[in-house]
Amino acid sequence: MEGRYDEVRDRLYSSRNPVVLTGAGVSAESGVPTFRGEDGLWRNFRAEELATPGAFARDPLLVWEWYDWRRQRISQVKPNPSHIAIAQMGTRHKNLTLITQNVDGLHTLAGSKDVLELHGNIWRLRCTECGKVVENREVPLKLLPRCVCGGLQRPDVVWFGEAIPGDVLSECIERIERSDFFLVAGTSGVVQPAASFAGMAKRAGAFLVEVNTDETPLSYMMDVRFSGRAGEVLPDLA
Ligand code: BV8
Ligand code: ZN
Repeated sequence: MEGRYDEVRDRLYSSRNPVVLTGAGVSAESGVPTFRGEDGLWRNFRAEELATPGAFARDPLLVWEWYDWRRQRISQVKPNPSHIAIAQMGTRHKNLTLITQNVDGLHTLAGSKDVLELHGNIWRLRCTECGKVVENREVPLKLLPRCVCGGLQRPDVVWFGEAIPGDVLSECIERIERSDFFLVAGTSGVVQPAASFAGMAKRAGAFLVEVNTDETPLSYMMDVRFSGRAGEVLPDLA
């Protein structure tokens, strides 16, 4: 079903437990490269090759150079109308849950509160020895970063093959299973477990809405699809 703004706005603001799930497409209009778009490459590596524990164990400097490059790029961008619109939705609907797969921190910067960061945050470092997590916004970062204990630090993000932090995942599932409205924006719907969230919401009886420039594996289950840029559609929905 092509976009029906009035109906979707009414449903969003009359819902009890709305959930919004975002992916890289929501940050794309800020100039942050997506993962699977043509700009999703760095030195001809794909994210799946570098965002893994194996890649970091084999060549921590290479993986850190990729993250440092991304941190430098993200430090120069600002939230776009997609992030602002979602922050507005959260202001207007006190019970809105925002789950993001993005690690750029732009939702928080745009004013969204209590963001559930499913895949972690690129601005936090975690010690591989003692586990200490610190916020670090140095760009460029002196590589390889070390913890006060001397241990090698890694980005505090979830790599492929790593489990989503249990507390975050159970919080997400708990919200989704009570959701009556579920909006998914800017995600290709291929990375698990986030890609299963829309189906979970549907089974919970939620009204499903997708905002994406392209069709995705999730599109077939949507009640309403807005095929367009998040930066255009979301402000109209907010
Ligand atoms: C887990 C953090 C198990 C790091 C990320 C087979 C082999 C190996 C593994 C697997 C496999 N099958 C399944 C798996 C598991 C794997 C997985 O799903 N792989 C996929 C690739 C098949 N998943 C995992 O490994 C997860 N963990 O399963 O653990 C486990 C359990 C217990 C104990 C031990 C282990 C962990 C996954 C997390 C990986 N980390 N990021 C970092 O960022 O560096 S994932 C990465 O992809 C980002 O977080 C990103 O957000 C996420 C999803 O991508 P999207 O956000 O969707 O971005 P993408 O570029 O794909 O799409 C952009 C979309 O936006 C497109 O649809 C486009 O059309 C649209 N768009 C573009 N511009 C706009 C727009 N839409 C609107 N407006 C626009 N302007
Ligand atoms: Zn340490």
